[in-house]
Amino acid sequence: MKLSSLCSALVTATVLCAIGISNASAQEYEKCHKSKWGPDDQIGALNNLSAAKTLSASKLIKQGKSMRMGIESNTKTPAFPPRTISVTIVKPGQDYGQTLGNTKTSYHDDILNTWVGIGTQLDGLGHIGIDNVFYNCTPGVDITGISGLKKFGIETVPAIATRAVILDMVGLTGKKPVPEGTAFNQPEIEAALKRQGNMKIEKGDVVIFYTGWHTLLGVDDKRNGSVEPGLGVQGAKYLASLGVAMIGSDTWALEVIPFENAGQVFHVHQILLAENGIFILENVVAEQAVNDKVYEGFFTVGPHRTTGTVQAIVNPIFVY
Ligand code: UVW
Repeated sequence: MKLSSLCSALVTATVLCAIGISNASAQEYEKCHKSKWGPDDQIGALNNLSAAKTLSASKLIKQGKSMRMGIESNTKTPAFPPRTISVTIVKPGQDYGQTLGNTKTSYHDDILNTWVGIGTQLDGLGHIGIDNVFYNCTPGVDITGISGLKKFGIETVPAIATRAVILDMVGLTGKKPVPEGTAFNQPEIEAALKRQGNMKIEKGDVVIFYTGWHTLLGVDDKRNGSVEPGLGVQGAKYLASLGVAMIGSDTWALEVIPFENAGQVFHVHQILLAENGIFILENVVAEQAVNDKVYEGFFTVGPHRTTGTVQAIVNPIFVY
């Protein structure tokens, strides 16, 4: 099949075709970005969290409402190919109705066989590099290991309890979902903040885009998992300049796809993770708060601490 027909035939080709033409331009990007928190830094912009920030975020809890932001993950969840997930339930030592002890104890265990970048997920700093150089000028060979990353594993992520700002891009554009290919850069971010009462993004905040894209889940998974509205290159640099701790969206890859420049494949991921140490959240849904017209609140997420993992399936909680 010709590359051009592959591009038009498959949704995943939006990304794959761009990958196919990326090599020539890869050298244009500066590979090495030293952390301002020193040569041993592994947590990047999470250094912007602080006790004072947690305290002030807790004062945003006014109604006592809490919202889980995670979507369910299962075999039908659209994911970047070839990612899959499967769950196996086992009942060890309980064949033919056997139980344990006088108390006739019965139990289920489960075995999760999954790619970790599926469903609502946190991207760690070992996820994306620039020509094999990762966050803090770290060569890929220094971190890659077949049984776990040697640096930037998810286990290094500290406790996160801070302010989240939700940007209602559905309200701003009047479209639900916001159409694929719609880029959010500084003008769109500032317009959303203005519309929400002249809000300001502050150092240590988590910024969450609400696009309504999750409403395609189970309805049009092909569209959901191939293209999306999202953060643009300039918008990523702008948010990084404000000192945000994390950025997320209710889309599968946060950044606008088709990419703003077809040769710049996951360049927003590179800017956030490799250049600025900003962790990424994907498939985080802020609908309940948006329906309540609440755009700031207390945010917390604690990923599993499986040593050396790149990503984490998470369920962030927003309290307001
Ligand atoms: C890639 O960027 C490849 O994946 P994700 O959207 O999970 O970060």
